[in-house]
This record gives sequence, structure tokens and C-alpha cells, in this order.
Amino acid sequence: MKTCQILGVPTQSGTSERGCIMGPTAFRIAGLPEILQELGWQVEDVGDAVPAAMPDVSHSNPAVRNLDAIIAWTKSVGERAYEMAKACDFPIFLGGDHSMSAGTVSGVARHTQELGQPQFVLWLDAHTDLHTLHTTTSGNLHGTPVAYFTGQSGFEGFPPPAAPVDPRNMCMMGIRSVDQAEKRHVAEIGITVFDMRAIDEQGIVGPLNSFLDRVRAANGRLHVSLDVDFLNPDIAPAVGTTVNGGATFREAHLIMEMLHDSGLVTSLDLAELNPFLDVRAKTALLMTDLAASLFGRRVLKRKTRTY
Ligand code: 5AB
Ligand code: MN
Ligand code: MN
Ligand code: MN
Repeated sequence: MKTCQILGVPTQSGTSERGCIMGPTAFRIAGLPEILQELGWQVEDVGDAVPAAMPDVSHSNPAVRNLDAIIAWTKSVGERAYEMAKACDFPIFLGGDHSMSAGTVSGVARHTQELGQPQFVLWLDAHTDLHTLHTTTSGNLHGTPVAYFTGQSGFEGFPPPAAPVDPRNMCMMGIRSVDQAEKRHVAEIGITVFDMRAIDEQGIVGPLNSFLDRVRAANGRLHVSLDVDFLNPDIAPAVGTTVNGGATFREAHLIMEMLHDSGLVTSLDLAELNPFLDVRAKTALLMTDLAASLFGRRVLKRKTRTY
């Protein structure tokens, strides 16, 4: 039986909006571990990560918020993610704001490097999260994990990622809010971006298959990072950074179903769920159902849930 470990990563220091600390609990109440078991996986919930000791740090950019806490989380989550990637077939990380992914992606990529395979990342988000400590103007470090784990400079005080992800092995979908500094950066380092305009024009299937073909051809391992704000806010209101014009219910499920069929995905983040902002748990339930599609739940067998 395929094994999966689930780790809660209750970060919220990466955002100014409080509530992401409740994210892992909401996923557990929504029944994610049991659903994956029903789908034939051997599931172990390994509890919640705790941050390492907070370093005494400051930064020249006065906007930067909670740098000590984010460094502490990145250290501990990076270790936990690395251990999980070694110990099971499929680690799942329940966020927590998206600063969690500085740790999760760098941790799984370290194991992938040991296996001698390339790490690929599919980033499903309204945002590119490509700021560094120097370019962020909001100071919210959930806007920085991609720059960190791809090994960009500008992360003084952080442990350098053991195996930086090659930006050319990254694909972003759903993008529709990018700051000036990120725009320059994204083009420069060669990330493939299918923004919402591209999805409007081409749909999901062509763009996603072109990326999955590359992962397969390179014998890569694929990490998927799903930010709640990838989804349109009317179906997924439980997030601090809503942006109109996001992915629909079916676009999102189709991505998950195609990812399952590809057999290429080896780890997953469910990021940015803020249950404090939810409406009758509909976002927590939708995110859980999306994970279920990624783990093989088929439409004809799907239980109907009322959101
Ligand atoms: B999320 C923004 N670029 O830097 C900033 O939700 C938003 O993890 C960051 O994608 C959003 O504050 C971070 C304006
Ligand atoms: Mn994000
Ligand atoms: Mn986002
Ligand atoms: Mn930012």
C-alpha cells in the first residue's frame, strides 16, 4: 500500500491577517486523513510542526515583518519535510500561510537531489510569491517562498536551501496579481507562467500536459503547492488575499484529476487556508475535495457535499 504522511504547518507570521494557524485543524475536521485512507492510502498524521528557536535578526528593509519567526519555521519545516520525504511515498503539508513552502519545498527537494532526480514544482496561486527580503513592500513573507527555494539571493539569516529548485523546472498557473519587482524577476529566471489570461484562452489541459510531459521526460519528482487564492473567491473565501478572476471549481478539479492520472506528483502543500474567514467551512471542504481528486477520487464515486 502506498504510504502518506500528513504534517500540519500552522504558520501565520507570514501574513498580516490572523487565522491561518487554524488551517491544519480545519483540514483534519474536514476529514482529509480518513478520505485518503478510503482512497487506498496508508495514512499517518504526524501532528504539527513547531518552529525552531528564534534567531536574533533584523533587516535593512524596515517593511519586513516577523523575520525571526519565519526563519525559525523554515528551519524546522525544512527538516521535517526532508525526513517525511525519506520516510513515506507522499508527504502532505497542511498550512498555514504560504511561508510554509520555504521549508516544505526545500526539504523535499533535498531528498529528491539524493535520489539523483530533478525536482519540479507546480505553483497554483494568484501570486508568484517571488519577493526577496529586499523587494517586498508589504513585508509579508508569504510573498517570498518561491524566491527562497529557487536559491535567489536576498535571504540573509535563512539557512541556504540544500538543493535549490531550478526555476526552469517550475510552472505557475492561475497567476493574476504580480508586483513590479516580481515581474522582472519571473521573466529573468525562466519560470513557465500560465496566467489567468492564458487559461482563459487555452484552458487547463494543453498547458498542464505540456508541463507534465517535461516532468516525465526528465524523470522528475513533482511537488504541487496549492494556495487557496488560486481559486475564485466566491467558491473559496477563506483566504486573506482574495483576487477576483480565479480558477473555477471544475478547472481546479480537472487539474487535480490530471495530476492524479499522471502519477508524477510526490508531495503537496495545501496553503493559505484561513478558517476564520470561511463561510460554513466551504473553503476547507473544497480544498479537501481537491486533495481527494489528486489522490484518485473519481467523479462518479464522489460523494455530494453541500458547500
Ligand atoms: B500569497 C503581495 N505580492 O507581496 C505581497 O498569498 C501579495 O502566499 C503576496 O500568494 C501574497 O504582499 C502571498 C501583494
Ligand atoms: Mn501564495
Ligand atoms: Mn496567493
Ligand atoms: Mn511581497
